[in-house]
Amino acid sequence: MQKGTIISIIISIAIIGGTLYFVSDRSASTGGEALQSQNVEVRDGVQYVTINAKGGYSPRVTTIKGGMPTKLIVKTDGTYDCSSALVVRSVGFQKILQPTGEETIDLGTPKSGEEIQGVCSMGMYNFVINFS
Ligand SMILES: [Cu+2]
Repeated sequence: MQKGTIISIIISIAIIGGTLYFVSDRSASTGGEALQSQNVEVRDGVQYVTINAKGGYSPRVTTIKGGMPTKLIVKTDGTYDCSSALVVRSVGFQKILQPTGEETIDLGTPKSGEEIQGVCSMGMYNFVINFS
């Protein structure tokens, strides 16, 4: 009797947890899409792309203009996971970021059709900037 109760509690927790996971994952990805235009800012002819690093990178995909000087700002905020160990191979960037702060990385002037990828040092988290 008691065993059955415990099992059904475990099953309900698993179902609720699974549902919450999918719901939060979906809202996170739609949030990422909404952020796409918000994480790009043009100042003095330079476009700045902002990526937040904490438990991964967000937004995961950013599409911006090619043929324009571009800088990447990576923000950390109490980031103690490995997303603070950032590698942007195409510009030779590799650094352990401050747990809280901003790192500005010069991406040069990528051409249309180029793609720049950032990964954590373990290769488990990544983000992509597409130049259209
Ligand atoms: Cu990692």
